[in-house]
Amino acid sequence: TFNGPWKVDRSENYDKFMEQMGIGLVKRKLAAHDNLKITLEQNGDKFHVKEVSTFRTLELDFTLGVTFEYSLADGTELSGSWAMEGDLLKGSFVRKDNGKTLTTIRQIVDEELVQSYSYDGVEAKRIFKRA
Ligand code: MYR
Repeated sequence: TFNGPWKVDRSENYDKFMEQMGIGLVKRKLAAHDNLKITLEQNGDKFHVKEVSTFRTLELDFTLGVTFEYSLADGTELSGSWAMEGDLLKGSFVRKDNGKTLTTIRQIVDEELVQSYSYDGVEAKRIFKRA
């Protein structure tokens, strides 16, 4: 289950990923230490998400398969949805400013929540431990 609070433990290739996303050096340096915490609550095909970081606190709801809007901490607007495929949560989001797609997968691996990201040929991971 994805339910519960998760705290980021480490990241892989996240700086390169953010660079590909067009995020400047200063913001990337800050984002490397964002202390991201996400709390996921799933009820059937509905999710409630609480996100807390050094940048902001926000809560949102989404339903699997239903498109919603999401803004990154730097204001970049995305539109897309999550779907469950087996034990994987797969997200596909489109940037409103340039039409490019960002895909992301959440999966539980050895009691950690592994979130992978892919954008414009660059992949990254952020790995969370139960908080
Ligand atoms: C959620 O389920 O947490 C809300 C929707 C998340 C949408 C996809 C998030 C992509 C985040 C990319 C972060 C890297 C920014 C350069």
